Amino acid sequence: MSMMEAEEQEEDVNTPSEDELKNKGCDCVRYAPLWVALVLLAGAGALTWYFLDYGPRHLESTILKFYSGSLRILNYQYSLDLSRPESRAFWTESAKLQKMLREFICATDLEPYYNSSTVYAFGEGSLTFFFWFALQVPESQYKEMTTERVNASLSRELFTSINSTGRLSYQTEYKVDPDSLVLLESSVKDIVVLKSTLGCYRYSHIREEEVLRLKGPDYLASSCLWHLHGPKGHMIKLRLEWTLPECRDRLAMYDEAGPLENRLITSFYGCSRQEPVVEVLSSGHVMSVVWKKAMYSYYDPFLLTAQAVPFEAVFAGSTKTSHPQGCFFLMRRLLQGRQQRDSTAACQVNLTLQGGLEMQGKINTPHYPSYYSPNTHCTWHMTVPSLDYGVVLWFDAYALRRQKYDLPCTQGQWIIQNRRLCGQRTLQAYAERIPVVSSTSTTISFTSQISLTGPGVQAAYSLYNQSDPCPREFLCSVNGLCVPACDGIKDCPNGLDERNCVCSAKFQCQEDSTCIEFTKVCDQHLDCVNGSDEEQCNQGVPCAPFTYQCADRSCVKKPNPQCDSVTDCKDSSDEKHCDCGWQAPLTRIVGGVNSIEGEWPWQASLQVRGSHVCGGTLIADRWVVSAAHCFQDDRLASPSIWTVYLGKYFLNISSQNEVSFKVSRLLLHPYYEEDSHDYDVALLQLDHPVIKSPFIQPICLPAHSHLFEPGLRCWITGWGALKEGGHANTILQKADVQLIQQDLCSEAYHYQISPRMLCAGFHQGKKDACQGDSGGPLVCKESSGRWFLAGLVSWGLGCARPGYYGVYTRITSVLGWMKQTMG
Ligand SMILES: [Ca+2]
Ligand SMILES: [Ca+2]
Ligand SMILES: [Ca+2]
Repeated sequence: MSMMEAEEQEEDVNTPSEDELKNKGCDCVRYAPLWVALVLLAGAGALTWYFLDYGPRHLESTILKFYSGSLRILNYQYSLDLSRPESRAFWTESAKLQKMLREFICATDLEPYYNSSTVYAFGEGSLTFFFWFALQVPESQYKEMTTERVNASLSRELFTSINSTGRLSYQTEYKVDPDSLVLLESSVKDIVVLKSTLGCYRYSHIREEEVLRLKGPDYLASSCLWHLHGPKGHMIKLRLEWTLPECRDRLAMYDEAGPLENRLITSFYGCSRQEPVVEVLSSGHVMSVVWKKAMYSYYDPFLLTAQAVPFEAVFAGSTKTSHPQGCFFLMRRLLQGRQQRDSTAACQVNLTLQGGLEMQGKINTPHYPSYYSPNTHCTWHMTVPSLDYGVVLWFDAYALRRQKYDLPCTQGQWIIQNRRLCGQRTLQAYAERIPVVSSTSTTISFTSQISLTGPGVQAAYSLYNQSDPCPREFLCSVNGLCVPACDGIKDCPNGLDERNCVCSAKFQCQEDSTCIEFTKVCDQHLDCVNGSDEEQCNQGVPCAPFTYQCADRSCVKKPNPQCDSVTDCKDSSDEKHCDCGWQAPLTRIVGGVNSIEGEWPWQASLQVRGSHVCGGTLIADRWVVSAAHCFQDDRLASPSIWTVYLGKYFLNISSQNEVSFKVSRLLLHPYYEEDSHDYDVALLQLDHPVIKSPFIQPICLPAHSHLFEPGLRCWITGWGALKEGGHANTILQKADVQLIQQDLCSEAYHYQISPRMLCAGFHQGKKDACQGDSGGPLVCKESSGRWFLAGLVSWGLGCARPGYYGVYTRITSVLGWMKQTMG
């Protein structure tokens, strides 16, 4: 598979054919007598031939340099015929213009280097033609032959010849607009891409409010080139919607009339699962698109449409608490090396923030969530109510980093209070805290520095208290987030949140700072010297990492007060939504590894075409949670292929207690990372609601503050193999495992354990989850008799190997995403 891919790519970078590039100099005629002589001297030996045919300058090796560009003809108008390369008009016109182009280049001092040229497309209005040409440059002059130098030569000729009309034949028929020259250096790859699309070139003018559908290459061509042209004052928005789960087509979009590598906006290969729809913007009213069809693909794997969107006023962050002054685009004609860019897209917004720490709105690049356009320039002026506050920008999967050198930022440049930062797409949350020191206003700007763009950038903004940015939590300077301190988990990448802790993951007695286990807090026994562990157990306490937060936002000191049949919150919210986590009364006590039917009523079997692939856990009426890695393979990424079984006991025999479901939605955590297994969680929405029975019950989801203390005995269940390399089991298996302290596990796995992971097992090995258990539950029983979901089988080194624990997705750290997704 990977070999084929490589071959396909190889084909892309082939140099143009020999035939194409052999020296077709400006004046072959001049050498005509030489050719005659050559024929005569054919037998006279290669040496003679060598010196006769090539002058001394050919002794030096030469390099081909490619340039592409466009020119406008004043005395000709574009006609519709010219949009079809198979038309006679196209053929005639391009041949004539090609001749003209050659004469034009040969009229300049570039004449000795001329190699070949091609006219490949036409544009609207006064006839514009697009071309590329090659110069054969001696190695020693390669560096001097810059685009500026070539541009200067061609411009000089255009401006002098316009004053002496008719001096050269090329000017007799065509009146070239000397101001219209656009010239760009191109790579061999650009020319190859162009060549591959010549059989399928499509020019399209997009009118306002028109949505143009681009149909894929048909059986006659493997690649197509669209040259999209919108009305002035507009950008082109290309919308891409994947309709097949799997594909190998390629798509590239350029901020130019031709497919030039250095004007690439973005490219896609294959089908995306995470973003079913992508929108890409050009910087001006011209864009070109290359669609390369995969071999043996008969259906278009995506819907591709283009639209012209005006540089409209964009209001960012418009909420009732802010006062956007509008965002406008500067229409500016940039003349950089005589390359004409239509405009720069700029947005300027003034925001006045109100007191309070809640989210106040969002700032984003224009047309978010479309990709930001090349030449985006946004400036946000923020005013805070007083110097007590700073501003926080909350990013999602995007972080700002200091750039040491003056290199351009490839994913957006940010200037915040004169600090230059580079944006970077990541798989983490990030907050940029902007201290406000002398003036209550601050300026933030975003600039796309290169033509290559990316998904639109958005950040929510709020204020923070400069004197206490993270109440009762630790401010992680690496990512700007507030994280729980001294809870035994290094939430901050540098681990500083777990430094200098008096009690790590334990309760600190107020009287003497001794540490006791959280299970001894509010258990009606005095464990601290003066009993501070039993104080304030029936009243609200200040919220802290290990306090339970009630629906009214007050906090309770008692650990894990959720669903224990005792009302702990004033609003009794801790005892609401408690129809979960019960096992049906079990009739007999079972030893060994076989479970009994109904013992684990939340256990799900996720199957593809009748085969068990992964485990899952019922957590709500229509939701099953599993591991994201179960779906990472392209063939397993579509929800439609999955069947979920609940109430199942025997894997191969169906029973009347089991119910099967189809999956209507499959959602992977957006930060899931295949290599690190971080955020290994997925949610499956069932096609119909579950009817509960003694064999089908949801597990209780823990509160964010729920404590699963190291040393606690919990259970894992699944039909997985009994030993490494073994086969799946027929009967649902169970095993008890011990929760492991985070730092011990982290050490065993050479610090590859993230805060989203939880380890369980035994140092000696013996019991562990194995193949086929993936995604299945790790559940712990509370003293109330209720079961809570602590983890999901994620990864581990082998099964039950001594010294290596099983690694589970830590539910409490992905709970926010789960709740948000389930709505
Ligand atoms: Ca921590
Ligand atoms: Ca106690
Ligand atoms: Ca309670």
